[in-house]
Amino acid sequence: MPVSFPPGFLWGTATAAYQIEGAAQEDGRGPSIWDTFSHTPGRTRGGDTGDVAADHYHRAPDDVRTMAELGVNAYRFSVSWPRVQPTGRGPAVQKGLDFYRALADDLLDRGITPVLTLYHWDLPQALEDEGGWPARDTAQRFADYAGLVADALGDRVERWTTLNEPWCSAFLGYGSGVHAPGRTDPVDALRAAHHLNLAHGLAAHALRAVLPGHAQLSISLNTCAVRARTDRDADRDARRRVDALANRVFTGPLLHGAYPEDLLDDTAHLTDWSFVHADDPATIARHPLDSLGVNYYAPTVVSAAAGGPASTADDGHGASAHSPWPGADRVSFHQQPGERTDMGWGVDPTGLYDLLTHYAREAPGLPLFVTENGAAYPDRPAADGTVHDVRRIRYLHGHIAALHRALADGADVRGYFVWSLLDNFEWSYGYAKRFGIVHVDYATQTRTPKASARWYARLARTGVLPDPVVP
Ligand code: PNW
Repeated sequence: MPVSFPPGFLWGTATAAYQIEGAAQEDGRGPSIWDTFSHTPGRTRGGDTGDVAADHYHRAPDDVRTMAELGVNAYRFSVSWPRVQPTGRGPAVQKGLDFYRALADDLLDRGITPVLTLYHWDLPQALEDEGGWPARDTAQRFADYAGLVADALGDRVERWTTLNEPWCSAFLGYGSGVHAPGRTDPVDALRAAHHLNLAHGLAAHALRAVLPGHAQLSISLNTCAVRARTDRDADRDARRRVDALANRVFTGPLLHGAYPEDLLDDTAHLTDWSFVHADDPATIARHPLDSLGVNYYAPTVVSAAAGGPASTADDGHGASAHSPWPGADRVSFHQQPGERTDMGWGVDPTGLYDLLTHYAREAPGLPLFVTENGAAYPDRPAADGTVHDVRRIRYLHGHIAALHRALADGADVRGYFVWSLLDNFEWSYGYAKRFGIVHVDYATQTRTPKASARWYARLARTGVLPDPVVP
């Protein structure tokens, strides 16, 4: 039986501004926390920065043509906040907006649905200097920025995502410090998480005021498929605590209008959460989501540990002396046995099935999109110039088959976006990790679609899952 997907299903690719654009100092763009962080010695592998990246800022028309040739029907990209507001406040820079307007028009001309993310981690440095996400005012600044972008692009972009993976912004940026701005205070991380939720709510209000009624509002979470290593009570409790800090700290206020009680209890020794003002939960939930974006790469396996803080060395989030799990002390993170990608992350499509069917139950009626899924492998072009990334084809095949099983079991999944269109700047790992279905030779900026791109093109064109072989 062929594995076929419903008509109208979105088959897309995804990218983020700082990871591909380069042109860090052009057309009035201001510095973001990732410029500062990547230019600080010791923060990224080999001192890699996004100064040039995949030079997408100058090659967007070529990259859109590549997508059109592959036959994908959607593209998820992010807008660089400091290109639009160099200091995070004040009037918009016209050239910054023009770039995204031209991109959206080009996509629409080629029948590709633009899916716009307002924030994929590039906070204007000036706002970090005023306190960053732990400061409440940053949420209001984000809402103002959202309104500016909606004014400029609301007539052509229908699908709006406020934030990408606020967990990473809050807990890797302000907790473990492996992401920009590299701060390491557990309470700042919790404050940041709340202000990101608030930023979503305030931005949703600003977007609704400007966008036409049919516009679609979403958020993409790095939903964590967390499993207890054993059925023992202590391990199940470790699972509960990590689930609260990874998932429910966001889905609580976003979907249910409140922070989970157990999260407040688990973190009570750190903070009384008085940074949550009385009206904030209502503000966050005021404009319901039209869909939820699920980003998934690998499952997380936890157990209860004897003492001390959450182990940080092997949780897959990058090594740090500081835990990104405030309040989840005495938790150990384990490698899932079996196959790994170049990130060291396990390969397990059942995690994606579990998440999709879970959210179908937790939020009945809310459409779901897989807004990121993919794998890094050390791809190199062969002598004939082709890139035979068979392992990536197998990874994608397994996960898309799991998505199909979730669909069959009632999850309302409307689209899938492979991370990523292009090899790009993989944050603290720099250019060492290649997630693209299109290979980038950074010395020449030559693009070469990998075998996985040809395989994915067949899926996008037919809506039928091809066998996991090199086409
Ligand atoms: C996501 N983790 O990041 C991002 O949205 C992308 O920008 C990124 O390139 C992609 O996944 C691949 O990493 C993550 O530590 C970063 O578990 C870190 C983690 C997960 C996702």
